Amino acid sequence: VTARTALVAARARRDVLRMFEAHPAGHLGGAMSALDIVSVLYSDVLRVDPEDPRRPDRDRFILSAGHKAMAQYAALAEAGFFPAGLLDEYGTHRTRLGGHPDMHKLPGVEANTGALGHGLSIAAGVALGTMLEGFESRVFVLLGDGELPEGSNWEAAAFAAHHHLDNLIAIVDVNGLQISGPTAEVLSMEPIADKFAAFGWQTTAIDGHDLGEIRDAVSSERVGGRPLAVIARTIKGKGVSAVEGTAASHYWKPDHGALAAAIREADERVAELAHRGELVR
Ligand SMILES: Cc1ncc(C[n+]2csc(CCOP(=O)(O)OP(=O)(O)O)c2C)c(N)n1
Repeated sequence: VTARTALVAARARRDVLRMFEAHPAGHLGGAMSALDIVSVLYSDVLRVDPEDPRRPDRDRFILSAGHKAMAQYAALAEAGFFPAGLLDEYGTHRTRLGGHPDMHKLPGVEANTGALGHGLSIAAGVALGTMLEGFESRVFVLLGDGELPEGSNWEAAAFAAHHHLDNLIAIVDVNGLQISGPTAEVLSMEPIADKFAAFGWQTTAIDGHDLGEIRDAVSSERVGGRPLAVIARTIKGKGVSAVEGTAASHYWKPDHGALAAAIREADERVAELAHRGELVR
């Protein structure tokens, strides 16, 4: 990927931490595990126009795991859907940037999500709709592994394969954890790729923090009119040393020192990448 995308992802990670610092509530762990995926989508993949966010022929991104909203807010700001200053509103009274995304309040948000298990159905419907209207739009949807036990996902999976929705790309953010502990202990859905394949989907597995792998996987050649499921292995709380890879990152109640350290690390990473970009230019 370009140096620009790496810088965008680093800035988005820092922005999420700053939002969280100003209003330490919300689902930090899941936002951080999805953040590289969401950043690559907005920076390198989605054909969207921030000046005309509802263009009928646009690609769509639906954050099925709506609790990861902070990642989407940072990526939308980076992509120019609204000024970065709006991120300061996160978590305030009557904010447009609530704990879950709201399509009626924020440009670029395509669906109100947060009740898990609905995004894939919405995405499949939109994918069929755009196809029937003759648009080339692609529909990307991000799910969490802890979300997959919702039965509605599998109705949507069958529907998408039946209708040959090869414009539908589901990315599963598999950090192996959910609210209360390891997904494998709460309700295991492994092997996830085999389940999607059994429903008639094309599948691929990637490292969900490797920006190049993310871009290549979501843009990969489609065979036989099948929808694509990208199984992305990730780390919950990525970039926050104090809680990286723990269920405690889910709804972290930070002590100031640990959060300040994470912000310092994120700032350093941004400065390093910006410096490297200047050298390349
Ligand atoms: C229908 C529904 N049930 C329960 C919840 C509460 N909830 C919020 S996040 C979450 C865990 C989801 O796990 P996962 O999708 O793996 O997210 P991650 O661990 O990546 O944050 C749950 C159960 C919800 N939002 N919606």
